[in-house]
Amino acid sequence: MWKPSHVITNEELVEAYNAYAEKFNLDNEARIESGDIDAKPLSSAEFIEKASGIKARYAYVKDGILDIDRMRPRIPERSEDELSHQGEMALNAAKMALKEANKDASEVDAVIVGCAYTERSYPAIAIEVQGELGIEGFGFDMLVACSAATFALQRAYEMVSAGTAKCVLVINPELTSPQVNYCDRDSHFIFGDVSTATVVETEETCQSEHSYEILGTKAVTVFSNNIRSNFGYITHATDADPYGVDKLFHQQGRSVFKDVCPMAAKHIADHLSELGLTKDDLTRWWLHQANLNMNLLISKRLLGRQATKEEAPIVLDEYANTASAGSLIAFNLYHKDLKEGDIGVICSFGAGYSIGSLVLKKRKVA
Ligand code: CO8
Repeated sequence: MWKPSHVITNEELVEAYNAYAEKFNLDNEARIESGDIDAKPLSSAEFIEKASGIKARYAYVKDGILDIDRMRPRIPERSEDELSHQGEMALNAAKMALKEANKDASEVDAVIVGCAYTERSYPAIAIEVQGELGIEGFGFDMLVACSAATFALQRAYEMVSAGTAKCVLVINPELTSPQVNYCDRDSHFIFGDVSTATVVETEETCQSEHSYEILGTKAVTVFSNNIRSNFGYITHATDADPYGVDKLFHQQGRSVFKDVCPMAAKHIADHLSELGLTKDDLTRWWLHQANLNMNLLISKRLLGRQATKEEAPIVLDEYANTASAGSLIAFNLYHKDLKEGDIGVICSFGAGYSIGSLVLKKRKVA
């Protein structure tokens, strides 16, 4: 895992948002009074922590996000000769993952970048990283919102199983901050930036100190408009406002909560049962990190009691929702204590809707 050096606390975010909202309401007093537009309600750090469990988030670029005349990061455009921003985030995590796995780039033969957005359509970020690392083989990007990381790991697993690749580097450069609507009280606090990377390879070549056998994978998608971003290449032709609020992340948070919690709990229970396992066989639950209360509810449904912090670690207090990287941050920070034979599940859930899981068994520590 690679994380940016900039942190934004709830307090900083709320102070900037509230100053922006007060100015907006003052500037638009007449229109608000005539009922033409709604006044901007104020945000609160206490609400954010209570409703989501989030206390802070990392930002790739902090400059601009707290500027009430801007309310978005000021990310300098890079020339086509320079490494892209997401390529840089991806490369940082990729190098760390290769080091942990005791792998040289020459041993990798495929790169998958899985995340919620890529900063351009082509060439793929994965191919850019492949070039930077001097990897021979192939690379591609795939977008499945919050499930992009688990879905990408599943594709890597299938490629290694099928023999179409021997060693796959899966990278999740989640640069969410450019798509956050920092002018929207209901969602300005949700996301943070981070990059994770994982090496998936055959048992024979594995030289990592800590490694896991993938016992099984499971994915499901069900269409829903409740989490959506309409940003896309077609905007140039539709004459729609390219900066309209519907082009940024927006959601029906309450509906998502109600729909996704039972779906995720059932998905994990079904996956375990398909593998002949029960909840009692599991040592760790590396769950998606969107909302603390969601994770508490899902783990309660699965275990029949509240999960402990050791069983289902929470990282969103420090990292916020990092789209698909959340469950992998939890995995990254909370796996080294597992013993040979211990079993855990990585599970993501989010926009689409999409749910992806991998059940892992710890191999002998090298
Ligand atoms: N400060 C103070 N009050 C607030 C604030 C705030 N910041 N925000 C909302 N309120 C108010 C509301 O207006 C409401 O007031 P009222 O009762 O008067 O209407 C009240 O607080 C309660 O609001 P909600 O019902 O919305 O609050 P909840 O308790 O449901 O919490 C959450 C809101 C935290 C959003 C919660 O519903 C939630 O987390 N739901 C799950 C959402 C989720 O998991 N979404 C997944 C999104 S991520 C994903 O899928 C990947 C997308 C790709 C990445 C995108 C990158 C940018």
